[in-house]
Amino acid sequence: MSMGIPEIEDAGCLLCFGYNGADSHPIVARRIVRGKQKGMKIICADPRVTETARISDIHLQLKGGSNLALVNAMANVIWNEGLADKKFIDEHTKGFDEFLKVIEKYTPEYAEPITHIPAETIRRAARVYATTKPAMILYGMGVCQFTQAVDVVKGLANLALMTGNFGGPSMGIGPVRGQNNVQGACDMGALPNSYPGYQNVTVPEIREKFEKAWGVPLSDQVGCPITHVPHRILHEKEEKKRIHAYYIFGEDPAQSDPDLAEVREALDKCDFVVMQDIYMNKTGLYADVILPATAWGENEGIYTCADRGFQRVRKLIEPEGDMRPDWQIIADISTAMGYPMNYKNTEEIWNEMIDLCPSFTGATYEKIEKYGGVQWPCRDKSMEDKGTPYLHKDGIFATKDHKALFYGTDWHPPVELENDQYPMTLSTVREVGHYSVRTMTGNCRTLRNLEDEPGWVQMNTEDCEKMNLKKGELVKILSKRGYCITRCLPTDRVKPGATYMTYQWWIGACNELTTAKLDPISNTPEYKYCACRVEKIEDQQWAERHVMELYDDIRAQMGIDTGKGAKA
Ligand SMILES: Nc1nc2c(c(=O)[nH]1)N[C@H]1C(S)=C(S)[C@@H](COP(=O)(O)OP(=O)(O)OC[C@H]3O[C@@H](n4cnc5c(=O)[nH]c(N)nc54)[C@H](O)[C@@H]3O)O[C@H]1N2
Ligand SMILES: Nc1nc2c(c(=O)[nH]1)N[C@H]1C(S)=C(S)[C@@H](COP(=O)(O)OP(=O)(O)OC[C@H]3O[C@@H](n4cnc5c(=O)[nH]c(N)nc54)[C@H](O)[C@@H]3O)O[C@H]1N2
Ligand SMILES: [Mo]
Repeated sequence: MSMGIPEIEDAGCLLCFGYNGADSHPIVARRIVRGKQKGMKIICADPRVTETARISDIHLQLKGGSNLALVNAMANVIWNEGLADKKFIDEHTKGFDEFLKVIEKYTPEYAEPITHIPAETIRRAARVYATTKPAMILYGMGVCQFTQAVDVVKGLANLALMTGNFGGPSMGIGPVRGQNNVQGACDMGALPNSYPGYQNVTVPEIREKFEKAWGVPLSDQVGCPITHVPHRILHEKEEKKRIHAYYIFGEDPAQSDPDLAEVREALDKCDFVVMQDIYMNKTGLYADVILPATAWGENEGIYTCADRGFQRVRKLIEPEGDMRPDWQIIADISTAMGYPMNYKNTEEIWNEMIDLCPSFTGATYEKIEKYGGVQWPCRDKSMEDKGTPYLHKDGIFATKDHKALFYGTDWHPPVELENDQYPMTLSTVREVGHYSVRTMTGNCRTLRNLEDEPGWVQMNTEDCEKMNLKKGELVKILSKRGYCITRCLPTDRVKPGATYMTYQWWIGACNELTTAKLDPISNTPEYKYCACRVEKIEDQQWAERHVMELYDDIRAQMGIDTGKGAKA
């Protein structure tokens, strides 16, 4: 994020794009509500009536999959109505003329039939965004989970650049990251292409620096993104590239990856699967070895918040039983494999890491302790360097010539469109009471009492009436790849022809249906769009029994006490 989360409430205008804070990050959402109370204008681009849409000044209820057409059309209006910040563009950016050529054709009238948003509404939104300072963009999975995702992120950055909305507080663009420490995982180099601190594995000087520090030769090859793994196990022709062993750490691909039938086949065929987790999950059912780890309340360490803020986590309780902190498990495995790791504590690991990462060097335990948190970049160890709440101060960007680059692309539709056999669209999202693969929240009885299997499919009320479907009725939902059973939830918050499911449910598992087509740069799947069909189930009693049987069965396999005898 170019801004800090506390700055959200002081923006003059918020463009909230494919992000549902109320369900996904309630604490961030409170900042949005407080911003509204302070007079912030809210423009919400979401095909559903989310809570942010409900309190927005303008709701751009676009057709799913049309993001870039909308973003380019807003840029077109800003330029053609003379609302762009020409001084900022001249002094701080490059590539504007090429960008103009791309957005030329995206008049609001051109975008209207693609986005299903009236041209006049697009104009109004562009005017409010361009003229209300400072303006901030927050975006989420409604941008990232498409085959055209990175292009839209760049498109949103173009809007901020052309209106001079970089370089001060409460402006810029913010991907509001998912898990508590997903930003930290990336910071620490848990990416196929970089060492800690976003230092690229293909740059010889960087590689040499890490080789020297660690005393081992390192590969110059970029690793394998998680979403390529099934293919590399099942279909890779080159023996050298084929994957035979899969070490899965804090991830449940058998629930959270797209096209689960293919994932299961891959896990089945893989010669050796290791799973390191704090709970049993669906992937664990395929593991040859399970390494039980301690959870957040049992650990010491540092997490990075979505806004680049390093925060200390402290141990609250002593772990019981046969489990160890993740870092100790990793150190032991490394030692057993012939590379001894003898860290005494997490601070030692942290100190080694910051000394190798110029943008983190100043973030010492002492400062994180004293200031309650430090946002990177923080380059200097002196106590005066307290880190960087917002990026690109005074329009100085992190490129060689300090200029930002405009990057325009044309919109293209999602890969799998509605058709005769599968006439509706499926988009998969989050709900407030359950978390990702549901190991954590599904093991909590209170949360299970609020919402339990097999979850819901949100459908427009008219569509439900046409199919004679009532609230709570079990339905079958199918795509080209598979099917599952879930409950019907009629709602006017979604548009006719569209369906929405949350991906937490083990029985109502929407990833049986989703497509594994990826964005070419981020390698993120198109979770937000595929073609589907909903079928009525006549025998509801059978369906209720069937769902319960499936649920009991999966819990028994996972060793969860169902109260019916099956137990760990
Ligand atoms: N309770 C709970 N909280 C969570 C999680 C959880 O599982 N449960 N997961 C965490 C994780 S890992 C993440 S990454 C974050 C994600 O948080 P969000 O980014 O909020 O995630 P989603 O709900 O998947 O998608 C956001 C919105 O995108 C919209 N959308 C769908 N299609 C389109 C489209 O074509 N265009 C646009 N503009 N919008 C579209 C959806 O309607 C939805 O409201 O949440 C985190 N927080
Ligand atoms: N259809 C659909 N699928 C999606 C998405 C979607 O929107 N739609 N969203 C995608 C996104 S954005 C994400 S981030 C993924 C999330 O998917 P996952 O990363 O697979 O799910 P999580 O529930 O976040 O956690 C994974 C595992 O980590 C374990 N865990 C938790 N804490 C610790 C720990 O401290 N140590 C260890 N070793 N393990 C721990 C949990 O028990 C769980 O089994 O799902 C993706 N899948
Ligand atoms: Mo995520």
